[in-house]
Amino acid sequence: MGLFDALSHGLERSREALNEIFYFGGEVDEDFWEDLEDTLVMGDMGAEISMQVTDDLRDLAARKNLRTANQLRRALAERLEEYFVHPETDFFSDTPSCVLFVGINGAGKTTTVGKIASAAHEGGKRVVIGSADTFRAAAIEQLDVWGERAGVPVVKRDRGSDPASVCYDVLDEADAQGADLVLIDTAGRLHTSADLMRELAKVVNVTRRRAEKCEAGPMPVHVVLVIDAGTGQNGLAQAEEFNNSLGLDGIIMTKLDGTAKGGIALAVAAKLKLPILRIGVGERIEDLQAFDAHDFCRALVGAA
Ligand SMILES: Nc1nc2c(ncn2[C@@H]2O[C@H](COP(=O)(O)OP(=O)(O)OP(=O)(O)O)[C@@H](O)[C@H]2O)c(=O)[nH]1
Ligand SMILES: [Mg+2]
Repeated sequence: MGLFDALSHGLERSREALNEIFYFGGEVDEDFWEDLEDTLVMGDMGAEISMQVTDDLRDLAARKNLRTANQLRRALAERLEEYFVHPETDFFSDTPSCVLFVGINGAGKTTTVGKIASAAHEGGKRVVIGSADTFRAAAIEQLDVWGERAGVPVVKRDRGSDPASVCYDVLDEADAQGADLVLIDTAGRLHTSADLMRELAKVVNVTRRRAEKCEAGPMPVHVVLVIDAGTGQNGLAQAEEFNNSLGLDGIIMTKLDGTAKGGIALAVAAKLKLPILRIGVGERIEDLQAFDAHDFCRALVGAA
């Protein structure tokens, strides 16, 4: 299966909603534009973007005399693509690099760490996973399982340890092993919890300080927010809070296989001007894809 097909499969449910309105058989009338705007809003693009996109597309359709479903789909995909930010580098492949995974409970952080570790390991990188979720029961064991699947060592301390100290140890170990890529899993937390966000800011600071002193030279540290696409518009509030507290470097959207709301990816990318680094399209180790805004938008609207 090619990337576009795989992505299309993942975004099936998002596209179905748009499919309905594109079966208009002939006239592009007022109802069509209203339905389009509603569908974009329902798909979690947010009211502002949905209105902007619909207005722009309507102008374009008039100017260029776009009439067929295919023409409109393609134009819609192109318009949506403009909202995405392209990453300057891919810090999972441009190593050395240390990446902290943050997000609310159950977003898919641990699973994503496992998937990325596996892909990087297969790609010949020397990877170390760090387990800074010392809070949730069985979190360390869960990460151990992913480490084993990926064939990557996991650095951990006892449950209840201070997560910032664990990160320090993880970097010590990564440094000793000459790791290229360090992936650190953190405990899920609500973006509305000031104490837990402060704790996380400390985790990031300590990691940064230790990473600067690596034997082979300073290792850049990046903070990535993992968002479950199914959380809908709340994903936007999460992204804003995490970004304010930590200064995010990118986003990973998970569970795009199980939601009709792929539009949240666009809403977050547009609002925070942050790149989407990977997307999760299933629970298996291979269900992670590079994000390609062009393919994503075409798959989202079903453009050929
Ligand atoms: N369908 C689907 N399920 C996913 C995806 N990513 C993660 N999951 C599932 O989501 C659930 C939570 O994933 P975790 O990786 O444990 O999430 P987490 O953010 O580490 O959770 P906490 O550590 O409790 O905050 C698991 O059942 C995963 O299998 C995805 O892309 N698609
Ligand atoms: Mg976890």
